[in-house]
Amino acid sequence: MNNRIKTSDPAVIALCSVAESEGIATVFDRYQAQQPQCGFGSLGLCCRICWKGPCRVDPFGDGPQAGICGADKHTIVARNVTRMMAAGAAAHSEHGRHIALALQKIGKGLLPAYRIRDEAKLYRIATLLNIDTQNKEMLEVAYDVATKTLEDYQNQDHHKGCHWISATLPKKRVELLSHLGVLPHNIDATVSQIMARTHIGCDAEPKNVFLGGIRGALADFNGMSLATELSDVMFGTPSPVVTEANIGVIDKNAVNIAVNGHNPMLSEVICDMAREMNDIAKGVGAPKGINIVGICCTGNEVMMRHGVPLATNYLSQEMAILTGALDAMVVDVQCIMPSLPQIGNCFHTEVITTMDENKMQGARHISFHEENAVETAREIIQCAINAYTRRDPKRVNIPNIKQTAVVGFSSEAVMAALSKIDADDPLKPLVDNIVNGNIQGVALFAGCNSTQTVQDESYQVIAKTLAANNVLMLATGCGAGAFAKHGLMNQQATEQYAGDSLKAVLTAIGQAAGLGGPLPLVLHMGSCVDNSRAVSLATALANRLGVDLCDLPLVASAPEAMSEKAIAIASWGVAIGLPTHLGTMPQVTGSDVITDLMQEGAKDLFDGYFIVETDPKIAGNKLVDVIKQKRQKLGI
Ligand code: NFS
Ligand code: SF4
Repeated sequence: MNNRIKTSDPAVIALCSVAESEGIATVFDRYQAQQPQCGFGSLGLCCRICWKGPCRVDPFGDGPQAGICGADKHTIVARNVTRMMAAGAAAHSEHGRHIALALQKIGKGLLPAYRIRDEAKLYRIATLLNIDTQNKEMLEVAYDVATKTLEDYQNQDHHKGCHWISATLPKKRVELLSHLGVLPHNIDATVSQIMARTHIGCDAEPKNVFLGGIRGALADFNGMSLATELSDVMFGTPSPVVTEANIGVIDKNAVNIAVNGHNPMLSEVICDMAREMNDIAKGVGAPKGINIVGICCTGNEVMMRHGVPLATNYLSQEMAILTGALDAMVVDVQCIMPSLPQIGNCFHTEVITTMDENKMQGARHISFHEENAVETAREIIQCAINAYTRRDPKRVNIPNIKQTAVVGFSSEAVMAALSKIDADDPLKPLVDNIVNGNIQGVALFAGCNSTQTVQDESYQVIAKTLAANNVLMLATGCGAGAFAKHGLMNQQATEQYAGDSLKAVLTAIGQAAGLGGPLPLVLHMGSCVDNSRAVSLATALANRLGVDLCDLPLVASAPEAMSEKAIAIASWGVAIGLPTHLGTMPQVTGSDVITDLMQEGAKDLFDGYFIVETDPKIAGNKLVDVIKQKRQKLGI
């Protein structure tokens, strides 16, 4: 392997040679060009909050120990990381707002392209949010659910927490968070307060700043919970489906359209329209019609709900274009590389932006609004079909690399599988197997890909360690993408890597659920906003046992955390009581006050804490140890 190319994905390695021979720079080349990266920035010690700056604090104690305004290293680090949490919260919550506003319009009958696909879930949510459903039409209930949800963006009463947090976390946890003063009362106000308090000359007490950030992180959790749940109402709650992952899902005999980004509002309609327009694609000579493939979290959304194959995850999104067989890449929001249009221009690929607030230089922009979703989706697909006619077959190079993936494990799907074993008390089999030790604990993998590590490698190393130690694993986001691409989300992986007792449990549940074999080694719970699915499962477990989340043998791991969203997720993970592993160095190590706060300090406050460990072998063992300690404390 060319060791400039930091990946463990064979498809990426193959396509990087194409990039090299074509003289195209990829993320791996740009990473090299950035070396060595700035030491001050890496430690979080660089401040650009005002125009007297940039200021930086000397970590060795020789140079300046404060910025021009007097902010010291702890204040600078705290402000930087807290602003990242706010940005993450903003990103997830904008996504959530988009979904909630759409549901509100559906309730008024204003969006003909959409409907309620999970009515039962709509009513469950209405009950959860204390909405009276008596004598109401379904659409009216949808409107009320959306309206009450939107209060979480509007409420000005500090004494009332956001509805979704209160409805989805164990009572004990909500009380603790409220007692600590970190419960958000309003998502928008929380984000905006963080921006205000970190302005020059405001909050300079590092712990206070950081706890403000934790409130932002919990606003992030609130935003993603509502985004996930309301998406299920509109698009259906995922259930197990067999599909494939990695670049080999691009088909040279089809018009290939990749959907990349996060928000399912457009990709859902593209999936619908692709079926209708299949014959048009065949008419221009694509024997297999239209092939939709996913990238990043939009990819996860349509994979979970429709079994759309996943082409790749974040770090290798450029590779899809380098196959020479991608006719269009349609993007919405978040984690989309600005390099895509340039690479698209080296081929025939149309890179299409769709959100007015997320454009890219050199891309075609087709503005998407729910009101004319069908027309827009048709226009986009037609654009891809036209591009197909310009494809140069001599430049097509699709590595035949893909793996089977069984995905679609929403918490409802997990409960449904469990109820096949005990219909009256579906959680009982899970509880019993945790108590008797067949399942030692549960680990949630979340987060991104980062050039700071070897792409996808730590996920695999840690998962294999946990599997051998009989830990049940869940995954979301690009972590889930990594497992799917590397064949750890299928039944063979369970056979190969699961410890004996875990294997027996996964087999019993899988058989009972009609999968004809074990559950996959790692359960795909969805996109990054779907991390809330794992929390609802954990909350059900905690409530059933009458304990708090921090008492469960439950850990989280983000081996390649990179985005501000991931920082927010990891931080609420800690705030709800989870030992949370980070496999990349967070940009906070310039301040011992903040690093201590993230570890020991957080443990005292929340019983959750960060575990920073960049070596995946050691990280896997540490997580196993944490699970053992939790079990001991529970007396099991
Ligand atoms: Ni999550 Fe999904 Fe991926 Fe990271 Fe980006 S796509 S929302 S942020 S990189 S996992
Ligand atoms: Fe420098 Fe203070 Fe301005 Fe930051 S806020 S750039 S530390 S003067």
